[in-house]
Amino acid sequence: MNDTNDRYYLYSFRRCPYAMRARMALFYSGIQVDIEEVDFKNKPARLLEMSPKGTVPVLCLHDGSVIDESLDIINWALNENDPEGWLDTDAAETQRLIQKNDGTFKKALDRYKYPNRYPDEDCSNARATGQKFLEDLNHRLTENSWLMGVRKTKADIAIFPFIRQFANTDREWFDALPLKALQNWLQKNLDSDLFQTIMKKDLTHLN
Ligand SMILES: N[C@@H](CCC(=O)N[C@@H](CS)C(=O)NCC(=O)O)C(=O)O
Repeated sequence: MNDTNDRYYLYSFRRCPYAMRARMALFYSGIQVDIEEVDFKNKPARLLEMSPKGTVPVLCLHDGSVIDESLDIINWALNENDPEGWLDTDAAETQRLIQKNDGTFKKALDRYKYPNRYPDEDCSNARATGQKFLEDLNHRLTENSWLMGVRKTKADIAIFPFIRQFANTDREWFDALPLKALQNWLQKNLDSDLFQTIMKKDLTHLN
């Protein structure tokens, strides 16, 4: 692992769910990173040079290479150090669940939260589509307190920031859903030291 003079560099955005999950994995893994909060209206030239697609999170490694997909950052960090065994679970099932989150659910979330961005689409079903995924997760969480079983794993941190965003779109509606297990899981994640740490305002470094 790197020492304090040789920190990694992360381009991030505090409220981005992809950046949140990357920051959680990096913090958990004890990786020492300096963080730059990106202004989307004025993206740093170095960021665009390193990753022309211009999304965050982007992790810059010491050999000049970059990791510019949040799931790749998570996997890289957990492979460096995984003290509680977040990778020690059914990998195929984890991937299937995360794909569903990043695919159908994220698409529904965007259309539910920002229907104005999709003037040519009928977004009226977006909330109901998202709710189906919430129900799937609730079913899992009724059986066990974490998505993949009795312990927190990669799936929980990869998915939870998106459920947070969906819930916050209309908190009253979300809180009234008959999905107690999911609501408890969300609250537990929101209250965690891990999440509180990576959501600090003006965060300039981890570990
Ligand atoms: N697949 C990417 C998605 C990252 C992404 O879309 N991030 C958004 C912020 S939440 C972004 O950077 N958008 C750039 C922009 O809006 O200009 C990942 O997992 O890292």
